[in-house]
Amino acid sequence: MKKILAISMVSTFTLTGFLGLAQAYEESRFLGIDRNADNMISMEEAADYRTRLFKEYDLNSDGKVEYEEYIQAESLRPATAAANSEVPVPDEYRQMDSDGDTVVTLEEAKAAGVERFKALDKNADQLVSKEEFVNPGL
Ligand SMILES: [Ca+2]
Ligand SMILES: [Ca+2]
Ligand SMILES: [Ca+2]
Repeated sequence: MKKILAISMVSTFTLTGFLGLAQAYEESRFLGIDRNADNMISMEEAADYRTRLFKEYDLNSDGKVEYEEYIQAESLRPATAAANSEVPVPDEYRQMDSDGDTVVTLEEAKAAGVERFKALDKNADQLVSKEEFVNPGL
């Protein structure tokens, strides 16, 4: 009887611990985007963030993020997989690559950023607050 109680307590703790961690991660991402630290992300800050992210992904700096670059930048290929093995295209990349040519241009990345911004800005005041950013919608 005591054992069962202990197990259920542990699993509850793990779940809360995990949610807390996920939230802390989102908060640190928020702080990285909110450059002037007013606890709001403006459209401009969001666009700057997308541009920085794009440059990180564009490993060979040719102004395009090819799918292979995205896989490497995000470490999506398991370490045990062969170097050029196919990796399923994640939704995030698909959303950015609006013309589906497996190359993401800066324009495509920025357009996807604007869509993401609008989705997060639930009260449509052109600012994303920490609450709007951290609490997942739907
Ligand atoms: Ca590139
Ligand atoms: Ca494209
Ligand atoms: Ca807002």
